[in-house]
Amino acid sequence: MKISTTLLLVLPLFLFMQGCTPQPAKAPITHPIPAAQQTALPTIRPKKTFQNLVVGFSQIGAESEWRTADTESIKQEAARLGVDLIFMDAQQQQENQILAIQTFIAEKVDVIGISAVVETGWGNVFQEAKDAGIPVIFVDRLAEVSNDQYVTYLGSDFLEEGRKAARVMVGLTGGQAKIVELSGTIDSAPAVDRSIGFREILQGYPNMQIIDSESGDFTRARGLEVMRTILQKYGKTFNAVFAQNDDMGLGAIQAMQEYGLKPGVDIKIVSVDAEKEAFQAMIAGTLNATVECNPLLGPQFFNLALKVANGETVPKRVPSIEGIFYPDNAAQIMPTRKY
Ligand code: GYE
Repeated sequence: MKISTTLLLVLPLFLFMQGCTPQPAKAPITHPIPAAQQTALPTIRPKKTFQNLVVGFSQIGAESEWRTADTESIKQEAARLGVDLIFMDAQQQQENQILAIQTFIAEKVDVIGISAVVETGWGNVFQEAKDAGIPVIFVDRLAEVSNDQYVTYLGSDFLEEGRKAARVMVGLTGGQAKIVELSGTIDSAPAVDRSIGFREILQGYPNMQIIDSESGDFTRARGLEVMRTILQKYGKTFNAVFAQNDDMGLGAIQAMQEYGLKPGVDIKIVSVDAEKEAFQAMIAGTLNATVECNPLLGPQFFNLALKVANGETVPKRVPSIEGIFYPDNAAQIMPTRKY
């Protein structure tokens, strides 16, 4: 017999008996609930607080100053709020991130946060998290997963960052440029979208031409190496560089100096992130602009995590607010920068 049917049958009888049998005024009435009915009662889970929230976070690695600042922001905020944070650094390897998610599932964390190193190739792991009933929040980088496999994505608008960089580049070069692009990690969300956004704007400028695009994997060491090779190949035939992050831009600046060029003058350079060292380069006149990408995502992330753990509805997309910085006021702004 179904529980609801049992209730329907038992309840009138119970009420009837209450009405007929005189009860002593203060006598406690106990009606043991049959086991079958007990399981049917809705379980009221106590509300989670930061102090009893367990969060697993899978970080990409430490490829840039941006990433280091992001990690700091997440760890510091967890400590400030008293959140139990299980933090795993994947050292830029997707396999490590997959293992991290599986570990979080085994640990039965309340919420999983992840910055996905690349967009594709995740197999079944996000479905595994969903099946285990653990909500996933993407932070900084989204992956190509189905809509029901994550609750929200907190991060920057990489397309817009690419567009901003292109508009600045048009301004710096008067719409006449041979551009070399240093792109980020292949198949990563920021590399894909910054490239698309950048090209979208350039379409309107026939004399803005991208002559080459190479990945520098978002690191300074690769930015240096790749720019050395590019200079060997093209010599002084290009006048603009779009570096998809500051670290690669700073590596490229070093390669140009080694080559005897004046970065910032002979070659206009626009990068993304707005790290402190980019401000230093703008003050030195070697970098022409940096488009801000905010890594200080800890506070917003844990706010979302708590809401999600308590079953509250959150927006599917939470953007960070960002600007663009130029050399003219770099010296005033630099002391206020937190990364
Ligand atoms: O621009 C770069 C970092 O995903 C937005 O990753 C982030 C990017 C950032 O390595 O410096």
